[in-house]
Amino acid sequence: MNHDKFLEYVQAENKVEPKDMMPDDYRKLLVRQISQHAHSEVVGMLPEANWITRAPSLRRKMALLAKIQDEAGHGLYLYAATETLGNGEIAADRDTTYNDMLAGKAKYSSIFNYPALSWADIGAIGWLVDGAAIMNQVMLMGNSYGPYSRAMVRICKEESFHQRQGYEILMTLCRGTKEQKELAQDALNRFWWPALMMFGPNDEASPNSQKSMNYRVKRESNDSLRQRFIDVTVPQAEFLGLKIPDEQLKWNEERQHYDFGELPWDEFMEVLKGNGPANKKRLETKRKAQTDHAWVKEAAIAFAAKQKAEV
Ligand code: FAQ
Repeated sequence: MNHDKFLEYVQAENKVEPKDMMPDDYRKLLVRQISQHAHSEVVGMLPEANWITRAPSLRRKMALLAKIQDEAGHGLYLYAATETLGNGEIAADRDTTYNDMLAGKAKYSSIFNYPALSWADIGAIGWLVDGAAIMNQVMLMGNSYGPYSRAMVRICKEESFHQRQGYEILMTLCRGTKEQKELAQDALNRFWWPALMMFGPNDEASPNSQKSMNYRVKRESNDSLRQRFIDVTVPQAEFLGLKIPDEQLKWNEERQHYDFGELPWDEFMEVLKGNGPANKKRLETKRKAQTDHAWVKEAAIAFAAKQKAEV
């Protein structure tokens, strides 16, 4: 199938499967995006893991543990989907992509370079971070690569539970004491803009969007998803009695959308360059885990080899 035929094929809403012919730049685009998505899931476990031992009740601890385990599972589906794209010339195996992340060569979502400072942050992460992730991933369920699209269906179901557990934490805090409500407001103040930046740069500053849209990987633009997220989240904040930290936020009757202020793009660029509040700590933690827990991987490989030999 030549390139034009391939474009026609995906644009007619057909799915591409691992053994199908596909252009190299489609393969590379997917390896980049799916592996970065996988890294985001596993690095994203760290800010929340910081609160497992300090969850305020057994019930909260169980829900948080389950959520963090889900994120590991999402990483697993996504690394597995990435691996289906390796073809000898383009490396997509887990060790290569993971080591690229550890070496700082591959990105993961900017949001995970912000620390979780209070229990209310766990609520804000579920509500805003998982909320933003779902908005983006519902769109990705319709992407043209079969394994990625199928992984998204399952991941979205789990992310909905994550979003609700976060919102419920904040609802409890907002109905509690003055200090608890202040914790919730402080978490919203710190997570609002970083959550909006999860959708990526503005459309005119997004170098990958056009190709990604043509290949039906992205189905909607960064700005359009960001606007939708703001539109659904503002009433949720109002229900909690919290104030979104944006003086320019205002319903626009004509557009039937909220207008909002300029995002702190300089901060976004710094975080992408590795200079966010927790970038160094996140990578150090993952590098240390890779070395300290190497024996687990070795034991699992030895056990699998033994089982294979016994069959
Ligand atoms: N952070 O041209 P575009 C989650 C990079 S999962 C870091 O617009 P594209 C679940 C981008 O990679 C959250 N880098 O790029 C959870 C590109 O650099 P490159 C993760 C960013 O790919 C919750 C450059 O900027 N979700 O949260 C960011 O067309 C709680 C130019 O950007 C996904 O990964 C950013 N925010 O659109 C887990 C979804 N934005 O690669 C644990 C899949 C942009 O050329 C706890 N990914 N960049 O060097 C996507 O949908 C897309 O990749 C976008 C970016 C929309 C993120």
